[in-house]
Formats: sequence, C-alpha cells, structure tokens
Amino acid sequence: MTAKQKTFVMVKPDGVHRSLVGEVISRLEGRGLKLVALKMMQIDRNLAQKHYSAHTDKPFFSSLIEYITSGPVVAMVWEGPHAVRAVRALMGSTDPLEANPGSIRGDYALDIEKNLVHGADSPESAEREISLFFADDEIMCRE
Ligand SMILES: Nc1nc2c(ncn2[C@@H]2O[C@H](COP(=O)(O)OP(=O)(O)OP(=O)(O)O)[C@@H](O)[C@H]2O)c(=O)[nH]1
Ligand SMILES: [Mg+2]
Repeated sequence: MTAKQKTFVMVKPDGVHRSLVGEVISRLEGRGLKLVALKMMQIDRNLAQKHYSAHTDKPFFSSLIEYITSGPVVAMVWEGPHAVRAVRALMGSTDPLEANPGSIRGDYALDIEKNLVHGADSPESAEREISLFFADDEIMCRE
C-alpha cells in the first residue's frame, strides 16, 4: 500500500475572483485526493513573504506579493498517495502557456503570474506551508 502524503494547495486571488474554487476542488476530488482542511482568508504581507521566501531575490517578487495579497484566497490541505506530485501534475506548468491542456492552468490560465493555483513543490515545502497556514487541530483525519 502506498503511504498517504499531505500537500498544501491554494486557489489564488484570480481563481477566487473568477469563481473557479469549485472547479479546482472538483478536479482534486475527482482524482481521488481527500480534502482534510480548508479556509478562505486574506493573506497579509508578512505571511506572503514567508510563503514565497524562496523567491525573495527574483525580479517578480514584489509583484508576486502584491498579487497574492490582492484578494481572498482559499487555502487547503489535501491528502493521498503521492499527493505532492499528483497535485503538481493536475496544476500544470508554472507558465500556463506551457501547461498541458487538461491541466488546471492549461485549461483556465494565460498569465505566468496570475496562474490561478498554488501547490507545494516537495514534501518538505508541503510540511512548511501547511504549518504556516494551519494549526494541527484544523486538519481532519479521514479514511
Ligand atoms: N511575473 C512573474 N511571476 C512569476 C514568474 N515565475 C513565477 N511567477 C509567479 O510566482 C509563483 C511562484 O513561482 P514558482 O514557485 O517558480 O512556480 P510554481 O511552483 O509553479 O507556482 P506556485 O505553486 O505558486 O509556487 C508562480 O506561481 C507565479 O505566480 C515570472 O517569471 N514572472
Ligand atoms: Mg512554487
């Protein structure tokens, strides 16, 4: 049996604004992943900078912080076998123009920054991001 893994996923402000929260959840549920935590929230600059700390030196960092704090997001924890890789595959490439049709970004986005959805890129990032956004008792146990 493949061990369960948790990953952190977020519908970014453009995805919430465009009413694509249900579409993102539906695709992850349809694949067989389980939703174990969810909240709608406004990210402040402090949390945004921590969340994207790997990108501090990138030329797009300040624009990325403006974008991710520009409106409410839906933060989630998903669980399942190879959840980190499974979600990344469902999301598609960072640049939606490179993302395969059939992926979330490939079907719903065009802009490299406003690319609709975030997913942790490794089990270590997942653990770090889950603890940034959720307390332990906000994460449910599911069969
Ligand atoms: N303006 C701009 N934004 C970028 C560029 N590259 C990445 N971004 C934004 O920064 C986010 C984080 O970049 P990465 O971590 O490299 O990409 P990713 O892992 O596919 O995306 P996340 O799941 O959001 O972390 C992207 O999702 C985009 O929103 C870029 O070249 N220009
Ligand atoms: Mg990333």
